Amino acid sequence: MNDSQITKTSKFLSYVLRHKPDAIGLQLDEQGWTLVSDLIEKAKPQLALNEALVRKVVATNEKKRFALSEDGLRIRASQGHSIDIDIGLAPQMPPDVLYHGTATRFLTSIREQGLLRGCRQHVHLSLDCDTASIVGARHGKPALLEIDSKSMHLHGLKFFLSDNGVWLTEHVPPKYFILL
Ligand code: HQG
Repeated sequence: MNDSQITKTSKFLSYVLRHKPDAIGLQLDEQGWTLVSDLIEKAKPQLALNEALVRKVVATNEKKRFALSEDGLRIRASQGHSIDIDIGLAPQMPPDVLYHGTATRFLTSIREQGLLRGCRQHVHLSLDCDTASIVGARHGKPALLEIDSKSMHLHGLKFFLSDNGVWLTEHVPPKYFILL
């Protein structure tokens, strides 16, 4: 089991568990879970998986993107879905400030519309600037937005914390950007 095999498996799992289970005829339940055995079987025509490899990817993934059920039989992505599943997170009080990393070319539109969730279920926010900057750099020249999550919370906008530490909310209206 080498690094490239692990990276390839992680990308494949992100694709089928967050976006396109249909691509391999996989069914996810309402909370995004599926049997590891089913996943391995359905993936066969595209990718040779085995239980040890799947468990290694779950355990070593640097962002803890995937989770196993307590009995170890089922797997799901912890966040990032575009398909309509209910991950079952309870709303939580956010820290006073959260960060969002984006690319400079999106700023004009973001100033007008706020942060939109696009095809994902939520806008993704980070607890620290470094993480947010890395997320932004995926899209181009990074720009960092500071968000007044305290006021959003006071005004009744909901926040969720994913199992892997990503703060999620539905929309960040422009008035909550600090110094943009
Ligand atoms: C931008 C990774 C124009 C938004 C990361 C972002 C994250 C707007 C892009 C997770 C906009 C969407 C998500 C507006 C938002 N006008 N652009 N009004 N509102 N945008 O990939 O947050 O590696 O869907 O700023 O770590 O970059 O996949 O979202 O640049 O947690 O596990 O539209 O993906 O995690 O891009 O990244 P994305 P994101 P994983």
